[in-house]
Amino acid sequence: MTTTHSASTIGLDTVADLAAQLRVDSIRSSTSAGSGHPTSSMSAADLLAVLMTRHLRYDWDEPGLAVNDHLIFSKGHASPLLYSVFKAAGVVSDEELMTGYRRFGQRLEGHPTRILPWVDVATGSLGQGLPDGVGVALAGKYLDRLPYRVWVLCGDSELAEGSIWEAFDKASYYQLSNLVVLADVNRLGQRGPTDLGWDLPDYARRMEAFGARVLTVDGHDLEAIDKAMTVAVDGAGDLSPPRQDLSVQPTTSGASAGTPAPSPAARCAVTGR
Ligand SMILES: Cc1ncc(C[n+]2csc(CCOP(=O)(O)OP(=O)(O)O)c2C)c(N)n1
Repeated sequence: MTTTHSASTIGLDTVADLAAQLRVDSIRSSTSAGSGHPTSSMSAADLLAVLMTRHLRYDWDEPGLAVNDHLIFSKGHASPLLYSVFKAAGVVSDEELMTGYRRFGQRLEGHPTRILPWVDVATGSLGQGLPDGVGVALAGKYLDRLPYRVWVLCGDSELAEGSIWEAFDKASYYQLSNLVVLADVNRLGQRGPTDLGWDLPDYARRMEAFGARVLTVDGHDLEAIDKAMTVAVDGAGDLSPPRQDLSVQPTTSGASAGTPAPSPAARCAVTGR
């Protein structure tokens, strides 16, 4: 099934339905396995629903296609969400999701690996996926000169990893306008609140200090997410002299922890710039 969409084809009502389905499937798969990180998947479901329906340029029939966008879950423990995206795209069956997730010998491992044709880099060790994403974006822009974009989902606790900031630095230095970082600021890490909590201006200042352009949105407002993603990629694919700096999109998102606990009700903090 080819699911490369243009921005106007799928209405936000349908996107909302998809987001709900992604949440349901994330809970179902991790519950069936008796382990995993369902709550980490809850907070980013709206981001992924908008991304996959309106912005991700990806031919699911041909994952090896050179011009496909790249989707990297730097917070790889949110694999229930990634696998639910794969199910929504029609490349993983519901049966596999329900009987294969986190089962010995199966390919839907606790953290995504390249055994799956839609996964470019194995993630799960926090702080690793964004540096990998910088490498993929560098290759696209300067070596292969291809118009793909690289979308990287990071957790806010993950932003405490030093490698993330090295990645920001290099992305800015090389003006990787084809890289978009989705920072899922849900205020919680594995054992409790993060250092900065929901202090989005502080996150934004830090990212800007490393040369990023920052768009701050409510991570559950589909329209706002859609607009931010539209802005974030407005220079992507331009291979002439770079027009913009790295685009970074921190979001506020539903309360969520990195533990396999039931998801609390979503809470949102809205900030504008
Ligand atoms: C380098 C590293 N240290 C520790 C862990 C264990 N770990 C898994 S999830 C998690 C919390 C992640 O929190 P956050 O990045 O905020 O994502 P969330 O689950 O809240 O969306 C931790 C510490 C890890 N996977 N990698």
